[in-house]
Amino acid sequence: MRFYKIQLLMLLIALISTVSLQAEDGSQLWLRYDRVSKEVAARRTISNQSNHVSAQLAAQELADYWSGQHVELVLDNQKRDLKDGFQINGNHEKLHVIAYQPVGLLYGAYHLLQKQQMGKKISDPIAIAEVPTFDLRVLNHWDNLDRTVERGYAGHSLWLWEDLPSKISPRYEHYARANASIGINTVVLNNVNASPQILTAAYLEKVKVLADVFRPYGIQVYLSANFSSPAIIGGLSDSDPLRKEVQDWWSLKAKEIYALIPDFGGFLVKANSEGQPGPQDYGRTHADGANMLADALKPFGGIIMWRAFVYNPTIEDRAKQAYSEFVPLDGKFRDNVIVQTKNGAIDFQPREPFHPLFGAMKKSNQMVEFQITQEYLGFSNHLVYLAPLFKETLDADTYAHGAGSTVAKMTDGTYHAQAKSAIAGVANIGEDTNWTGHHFAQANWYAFGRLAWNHTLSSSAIADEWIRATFNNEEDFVTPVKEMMLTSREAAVNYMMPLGLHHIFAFDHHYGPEPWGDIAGARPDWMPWYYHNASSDGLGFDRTKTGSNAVAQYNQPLRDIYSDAATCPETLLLWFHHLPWSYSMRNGNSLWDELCYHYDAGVQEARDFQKQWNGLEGYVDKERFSDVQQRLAIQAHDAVWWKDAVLLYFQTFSNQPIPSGVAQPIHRLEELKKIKLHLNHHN
Ligand code: GCV
Repeated sequence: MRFYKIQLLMLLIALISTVSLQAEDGSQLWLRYDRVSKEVAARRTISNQSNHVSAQLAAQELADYWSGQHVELVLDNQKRDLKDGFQINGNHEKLHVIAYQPVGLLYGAYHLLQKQQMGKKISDPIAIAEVPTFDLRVLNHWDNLDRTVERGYAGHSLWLWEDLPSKISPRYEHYARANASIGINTVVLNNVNASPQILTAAYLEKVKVLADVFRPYGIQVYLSANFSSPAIIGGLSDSDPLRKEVQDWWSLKAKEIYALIPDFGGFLVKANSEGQPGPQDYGRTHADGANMLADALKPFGGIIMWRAFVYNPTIEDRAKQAYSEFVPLDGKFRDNVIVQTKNGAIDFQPREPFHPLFGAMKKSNQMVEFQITQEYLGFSNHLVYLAPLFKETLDADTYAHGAGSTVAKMTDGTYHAQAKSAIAGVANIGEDTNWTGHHFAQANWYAFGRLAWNHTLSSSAIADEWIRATFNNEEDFVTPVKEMMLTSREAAVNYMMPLGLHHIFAFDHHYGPEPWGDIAGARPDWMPWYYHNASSDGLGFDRTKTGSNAVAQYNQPLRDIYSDAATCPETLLLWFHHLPWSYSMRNGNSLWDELCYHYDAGVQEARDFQKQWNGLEGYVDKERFSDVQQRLAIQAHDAVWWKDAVLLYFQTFSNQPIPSGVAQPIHRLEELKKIKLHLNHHN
């Protein structure tokens, strides 16, 4: 009898908790703070002496949501070392949030609210200081003026250009608040494939309105500039950076922009890359182009972020080209130019070794560009938590200044004093109600911001914060979800491109597998065979001395480590080596068998995510639960598609059976080859 009573009680509790889980659409992101009651508000004071709008915002956030002790916000102009960070001192009765810059108070306020959300006690006494590791924590929007988003999977652009400047969407402020809550302080509004129109007077008026909305949240606006703007919108005969008329045009343009937006950040430029115009159109170098723009912005304190994502269909290995072009220019860039380099040398693949430029350009300001949007990682259908990918690059040792010269330290000012250190992520944000399409893609926006603030944080700690803030603090929920997130990147590598394979995606949209892809007349470096080199002799890209010798672009001892298949990390094996199918891996498996096991493991992992999530139904509101559930089903389905497509295709070269213990393909290669997804490149 007693047993039944307990069971009944448990059932009741379960029912009540499910019913009380309010429907949620994800629009609040990780900012699901509970508003304090009048009683709580009356019990504690939030004091603030500053009338700076960011300080006032900080006070307001705490007044609305802080249920702890008294808080005093203090601006201290002696504490220059805090930069835009903060200090929190005090005890269980009163806290002092101290900052050098007003926005530091806002960051301090969000820090307190986050601790409260996570159910963390503020220790007594408390004395902490947080100074961000990068000065500029940048989101790159690849948003076009027609509101399509290149590689965007969360709907159209947030920027309603047609409505601006007169109509201001409330989402602009929500967006700014979300960014500020994780320390993001710089946004590039438009696509690097830039329309020159963004620099016309009409658009600058619209940009000004956005900058005004973002400013209180400490966010500075940058624009992507089209290098041919002087010719296209200025009516000049060309845009040669060494011509006085062109230089004057940019100087005047800078003056016009700063008159409207006094704290305008600067320009991001994609030049002579994938058909974009640039200084090379006039026989000039990247340094000539970047420096000309840097000189135009210098009087106003502006910065040029100049991308190193350059490659042409030449015989030189694509992975080597950025290094070949940029290393000779090292030391030739102005101090307000930052060379912005993608994390890897090809293009945001599921796994790449870090870009060799990070270890080579010791006399130039450099910054990493990550891709938060999942162009090559299942769009907004797959759950892939990217902090481990970001960390892998940031923590990679370049050996530029001996052991320990990590990519993070090569870009955060440790070795090369930069006027401003910076880090960028290509945004995954669109007008979808939940901002990012997949609810778990919010975690990637969050993780980018947190790592930009502090690159020493662990992927696990960041996931922990995000899960608690976005869902709940129940350990039985947090633990399995964290585990799922932390294994998800490796799972995706397994079912898409394990062991250093890369770029075997379907042409153009980059969603599914197409290792057989070959379009007559197309650029070889856009074709999968260029990268996998499958033949009856084996698989992989020989980047050692016997091949393209891309290994030579890495510092010692990496060059030797990568050169020898026996010492090359197996995660990167086929990136650097072309090996026979029978090659013996460190565990004794042949390369072919090992490949099969990796794909199989990826499928199993994707299926495990489904099982894990299904067991968590009672902990999440129905809406978000079933949305994630449906996407996990797509992911598991896609994982099988990837495995079958790649293994069946490579089997035509290996001529070996799929080992027993690995699930046999359920598709036929000929059927898979017929799949043609008509996914819009832009959306
Ligand atoms: C913005 C890749 C993407 C392009 C993108 C380009 C870039 O090639 O597929 O969509 O263009 O990178 O980063 O410039």
